[in-house]
Amino acid sequence: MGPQPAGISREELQLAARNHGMPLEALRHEITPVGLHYLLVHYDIPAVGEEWRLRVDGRVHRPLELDLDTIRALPSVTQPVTMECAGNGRAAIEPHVTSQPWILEAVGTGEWTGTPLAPLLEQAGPLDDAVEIVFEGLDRGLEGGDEQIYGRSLTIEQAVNDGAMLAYELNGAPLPSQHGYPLRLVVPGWYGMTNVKWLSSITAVSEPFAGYQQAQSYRWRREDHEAGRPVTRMMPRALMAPPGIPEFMSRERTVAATEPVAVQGRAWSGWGPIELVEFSADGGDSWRAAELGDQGSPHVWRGWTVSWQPEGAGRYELCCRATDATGATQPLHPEWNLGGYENNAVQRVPVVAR
Ligand SMILES: Nc1nc2c(c(=O)[nH]1)N[C@H]1C(S)=C(S)[C@@H](COP(=O)(O)O)O[C@H]1N2
Ligand SMILES: [Mo]
Repeated sequence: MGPQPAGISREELQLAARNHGMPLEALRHEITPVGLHYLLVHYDIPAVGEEWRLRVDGRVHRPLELDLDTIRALPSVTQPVTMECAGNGRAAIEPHVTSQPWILEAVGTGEWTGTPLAPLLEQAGPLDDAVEIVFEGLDRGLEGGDEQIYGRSLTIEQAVNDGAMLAYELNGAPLPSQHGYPLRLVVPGWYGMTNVKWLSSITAVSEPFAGYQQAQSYRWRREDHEAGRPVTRMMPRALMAPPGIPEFMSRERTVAATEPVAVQGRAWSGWGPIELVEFSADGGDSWRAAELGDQGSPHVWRGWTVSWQPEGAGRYELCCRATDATGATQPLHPEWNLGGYENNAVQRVPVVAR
C-alpha cells in the first residue's frame, strides 16, 4: 500500500463510517454524481422544519428574514465548484493526527445553483462598524469541550468579493439533506469547512468571530498555544484514478505489462488555475508533463491524461503533482501540523505490471 493510516481508533472508525469519500474512480466524471461526492458532517444531520427561514441580521441597516421560495425567486447562478475537505490526506501525516481519517478521497465537484451572496448583503446593508459576516447552520454539538452551533465567518471583503453563493440545488436537484438542505454557503476555491450547510443565519458582527470552527479549529499551527494562521483556500493537488484493477484487501493495482496504460485524473487549486500536471512512474524520481484538458471556470478541477508504457513486468509507484498559476506545487512528503490540515503531498499509487 501507499502511505498507511497507522492505528485507526474506534472513534476514527465511527467518523469514517459516517463520512464517506469519493471513490477515486469517480475522477472520470467532471461533475461528481451526488451520491459519490464526499461527505463531512461534524455532528448530526439536523431536522429542518417547515418554519425554516434564513435570517440576515446583526450589524446591518435592514435585517431580513427570507423563506426558501423567496430565495429561489432571487437572481440565480449555476456553477461547478470543486470542494475538498481541509483534512484530506490527514491519514498519511506523521505522527498520527486523530480526527476524520481521510486518505485522499475527500473531494468532489458539484454543480451548485443558488443566489449570489453579495447583493443580499448589500440589501441588508452592513453598518460601518461591521468587520465580519458569521454563517451558522442548524446543527449543534460539542467539540473541544465547547457546546456550539457549527459556524464560520468571512471578512466583509471575502464575503463580497470571493464569489460566494447561497446554494439550494446540487446537480440540478434540491440539496440532499446530508449536503445542507435547504440552503448552504458555497465559497469557490475555499476548503470545505467554509461552506456552511443547513444555513440558518447570516450575522454581521463588529468583532472578529471567535467561534470554535474559526478560532480553534482550521488553523495551521504546531502547538496548542499558538494562534497559527487560518486555513482558507485549497492547496494545489492532482489525483489520478488508480489504473488497472484492484486486489480486494490491499487495493494494490494490477495492469498489463505489454500495453500502454491510459492514466487519467484531475487537478485543482483554490489559489489559481492549474498550469501543469506532472506524472512519475518511479516514485517521484523523474517526472514528465501530462496532457491537460480545458480549464473550465477557475474553481473547477482540470482533467489530465498520460499514456504510460511499463518497462516490462515489475513493481512501479505512480505519482502525480499539480502546479497552479501562482507557481505553487505539491511537496513529496506531508508537513506535520496539529490539526492535520492541508496535506497536499503527492499521491502515490503502487502498481504491479504483469
Ligand atoms: N453546518 C455545517 N456545515 C458544514 C459542516 C458541518 O459539519 N456542519 N462540515 C463542513 C466541512 S468540514 C466540510 S469538508 C464540508 C463538506 O461538505 P459536503 O458534506 O457537502 O461534501 O461541509 C462543511 N460545512
Ligand atoms: Mo472538512
